[in-house]
Amino acid sequence: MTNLPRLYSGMQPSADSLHLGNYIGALLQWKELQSTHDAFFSVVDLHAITVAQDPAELREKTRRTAAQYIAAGIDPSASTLYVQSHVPAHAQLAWVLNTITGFGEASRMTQFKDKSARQGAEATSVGLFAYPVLMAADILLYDAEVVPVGDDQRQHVELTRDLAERFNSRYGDTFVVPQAMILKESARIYDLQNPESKMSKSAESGSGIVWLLDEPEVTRKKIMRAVTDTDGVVSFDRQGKPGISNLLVIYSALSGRSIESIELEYEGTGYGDFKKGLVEVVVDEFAPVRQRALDLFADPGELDRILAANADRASEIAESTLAKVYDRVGFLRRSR
Ligand code: ATP
Ligand code: LTN
Repeated sequence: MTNLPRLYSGMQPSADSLHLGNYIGALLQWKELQSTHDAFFSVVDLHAITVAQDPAELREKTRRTAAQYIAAGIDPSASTLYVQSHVPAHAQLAWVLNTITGFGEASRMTQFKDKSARQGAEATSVGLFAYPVLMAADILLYDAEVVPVGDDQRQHVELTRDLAERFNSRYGDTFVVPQAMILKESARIYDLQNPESKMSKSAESGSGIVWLLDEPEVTRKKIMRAVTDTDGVVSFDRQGKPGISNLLVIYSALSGRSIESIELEYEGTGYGDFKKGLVEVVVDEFAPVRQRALDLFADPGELDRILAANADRASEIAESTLAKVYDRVGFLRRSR
């Protein structure tokens, strides 16, 4: 038990390796927040199956995603780091919340509108439609006050707030109404080959994505080949020099140095030296993380034990919230 504010966030197990964007945009910030918050981080496999998944791959990606959280510095004894499907209360609360969510309200979620427009109505599952309600259940089960997410998830946290308030006014005070903590826009990382698009695991080509689990030599090549421009000056200008600006943001985020001090260091040197410096910064940061991840992959028993213990901790809180909810909505208590 702690008096720190409760925090909740999650990430889908949608790739074998996390990338530099996930690392700077989410994990580094989560790592910092875990010392000032009572933090819960989940690998949201129930969310992942809202689009088709290969079962064996899903299992493997779930393990690997959890291992990379730990490798990157999420401490599973300080934070509660678990797999969503290990705690059945998520699906159970989501059902109850589905019944107080308006059809029109859910239809207005822009992420759903975009994805379903791309796939067509027949290929879109009811699960995808209910995705934001499941996310609300994640957050509300733990009485989370803060929810660190990227800007694309802001609308889902707004829905979560509306559902919490609606439930509270209909059935009596039950849920804490959470607040989104929008992660720094300055922490948005772009594709090294196409610095106008965000680095994304679903990019067409992998050559502009730096994976956390890439071998150092591969990382070096990707950075040395990153797209830049022809004026040869290492300076930040997001519009005019998107390639160099992106590399400066990465350098700054990983070294903890200001962009100005990096610009000064590389004044008059050209892009080659700057990129070599960046390779060193990225490889120094990622090599130990990669090694810890590989050690965890090599000992799945140990990883599974950590996840089970954390799921127990999560379940205790989730079960107690769910029992309160079941009681409030009028479900008959099962006698022992
Ligand atoms: P997809 O390619 O399927 O959109 P993704 O690679 O963008 O996936 P998500 O699973 O959507 O990754 O995001 C996981 C977390 O990483 C989120 O908190 C998100 O804000 C963050 N994130 C993802 N890509 C970037 C990026 N390029 N820069 C900064 N943060 C990012
Ligand atoms: N939808 C989020 C992942 C997510 C999440 C959550 C984030 C699922 N449940 C609860 C914060 C809180 C995403 O795609 N990034």
